Amino acid sequence: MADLLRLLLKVAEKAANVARVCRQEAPLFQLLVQEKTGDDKNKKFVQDFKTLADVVIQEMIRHDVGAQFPDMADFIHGEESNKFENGLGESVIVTVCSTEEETAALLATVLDGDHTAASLLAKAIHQDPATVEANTDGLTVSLSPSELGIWIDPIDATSQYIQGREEELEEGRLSPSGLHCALVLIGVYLRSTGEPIMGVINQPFHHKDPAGGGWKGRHFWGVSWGGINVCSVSQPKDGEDRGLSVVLSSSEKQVVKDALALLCSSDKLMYASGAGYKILCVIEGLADVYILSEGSTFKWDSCAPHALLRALGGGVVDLTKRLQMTSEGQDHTAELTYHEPDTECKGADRWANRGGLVAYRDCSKLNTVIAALKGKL
Ligand code: 2IP
Ligand code: CA
Ligand code: CA
Repeated sequence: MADLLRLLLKVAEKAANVARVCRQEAPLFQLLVQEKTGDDKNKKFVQDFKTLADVVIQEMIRHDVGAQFPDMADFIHGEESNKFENGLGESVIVTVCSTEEETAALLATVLDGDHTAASLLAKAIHQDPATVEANTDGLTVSLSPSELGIWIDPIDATSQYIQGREEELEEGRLSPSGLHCALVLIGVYLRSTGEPIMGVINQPFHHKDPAGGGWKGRHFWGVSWGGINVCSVSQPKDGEDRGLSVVLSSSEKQVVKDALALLCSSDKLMYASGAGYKILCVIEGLADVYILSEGSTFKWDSCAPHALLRALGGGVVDLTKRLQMTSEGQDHTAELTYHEPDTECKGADRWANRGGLVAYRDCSKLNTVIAALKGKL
């Protein structure tokens, strides 16, 4: 397990490098932010490139993990499909090839022959990242790779990634939107039960290097299985209870906002972009709970941060299921699971967290918000 964790930290850092390169290298950046003008083909091409950054990152992670853990290869899923249609209507399967040159040649076919952009991307994909430090001592979990599956969101909060607003972050405070909301999320679940057991979160754009070296990121990880609970984020110190704080999507339903406004003071009812970022805010203790009443997140959004919350003694529940339950307390029956598709739905919706969700660190806070929302939804 320590091997797998180290590998995931490394591929997440590589993914963050690709995400940074797409913004830092002019030929790629232009593709990312180009105005949607011109004919349909041009519009389609720009759209393609935005998806391509996601697809390439996901395939790179799939390639690297599958190479080291062949037993997991068929169980590495993600948001994107690797079948890609370029602006000319041609269908290309995006894969990571054995050499940088081959990958560049393949990417050039997707990028309508733009060899400069293709080479830059291929270079980032084939470059080994700096070693990622993680103290994994004592992580002896008796699970074999053949029991595990993976969910990847190569870039969560894509819209913030594309808009690219640079915010000065204030220590200990949640910042609602900007580049820092974009995250690489890699979650590991148990195939038999769907429990999330390991998660890696990489935040590629945390701060600018004061010496002019571009963006620097951060990473977080957690493992929760069979009595082992380890997380790179520390448990909060028991301090005075300063009242409930909640983070929501700005598009949350008014009835939910109204119900929560009765529980929290106005500065503790916060809004932020990115499903992953909002769960990270709960992990870091910047908010007590993240509530979402819609089915607008997917397994790849929640799996990784869910594992960290479990390692911290919290979790992520299905809101609809939890509202229907009568008993309080830490009961795992409403926790989200990651192994079974919703057969009533089609396409990506099969993997939606359809009943909405609540992410929490402390079960008593979960119970408070559930009580406040009962009968309102
Ligand atoms: C999105 C992204 C959005 C979020 C949405 C996710 O993933 O995290 O920001 O909406 O639920 O599916 P909101 O910001 O309103 O919470 P992606 O960017 O990967 O499509
Ligand atoms: Ca997402
Ligand atoms: Ca995404």
